[in-house]
Amino acid sequence: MNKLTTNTTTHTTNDKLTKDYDYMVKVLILGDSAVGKTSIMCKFCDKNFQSSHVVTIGVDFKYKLVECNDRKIKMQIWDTAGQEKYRSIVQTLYKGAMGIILVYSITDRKSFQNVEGWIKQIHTNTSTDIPVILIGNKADAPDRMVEYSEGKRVAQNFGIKFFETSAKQGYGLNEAFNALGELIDNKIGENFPSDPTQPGQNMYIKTPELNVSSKREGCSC
Ligand code: G3D
Ligand code: MG
Repeated sequence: MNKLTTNTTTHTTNDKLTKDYDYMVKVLILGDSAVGKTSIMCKFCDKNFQSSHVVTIGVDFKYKLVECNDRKIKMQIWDTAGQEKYRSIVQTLYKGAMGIILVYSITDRKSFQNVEGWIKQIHTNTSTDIPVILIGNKADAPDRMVEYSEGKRVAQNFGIKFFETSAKQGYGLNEAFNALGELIDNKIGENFPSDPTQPGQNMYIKTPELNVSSKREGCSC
């Protein structure tokens, strides 16, 4: 059974979190600037799309519950800034990431050409078998510069799944995140520890306690 739940949560440190999930994983959204990373996070987590473009400074994150194989995975979704000047920050963010969504815009050929560079960076900073999916965003846009078949071919070359999405209109996102959740769960779900305090089992967070804070509660992106 694979379905996405609708009870999106964006927590602050003051929230009392109930144990509404089996385990939590950190997921990064990567890709060039202006491809729609922030829009994807906001639309997927909050059903919210804002047309004004505010550049993300550093990182922001939100939560979304995804259900795969009868397990509830709480995704802590990190929205990063793709700008070169923040790349050093981005590299430190790979730590603990269990899944990656790599985004290009179908209206921006350069962002598509940069996919290979992002894949290299991912492999430099993570284990090679980290679940990654490729998204061609802005599929609603009339000024297409990258064909679906091109995105598909590149994804196949890297052995990863490919989706076209529209954060603006909201399509493709559930399918993409659901596929990533499935890949993550296939990798770790069967083996998640009965005792999360055991050494060597800190690759994901099973307990509901959080020592992290979200910068903002609503989506002011
Ligand atoms: P980023 O976080 O990757 O930098 P943003 O990208 O989410 O800030 O989006 C950059 C621009 O692309 C924004 O427009 C945003 O509205 C637009 N955008 C994002 N997703 C989509 C989409 O699916 N379809 C279309 N048509 N546009 C999208 P502005 O005009 O504010 O720069
Ligand atoms: Mg952004």
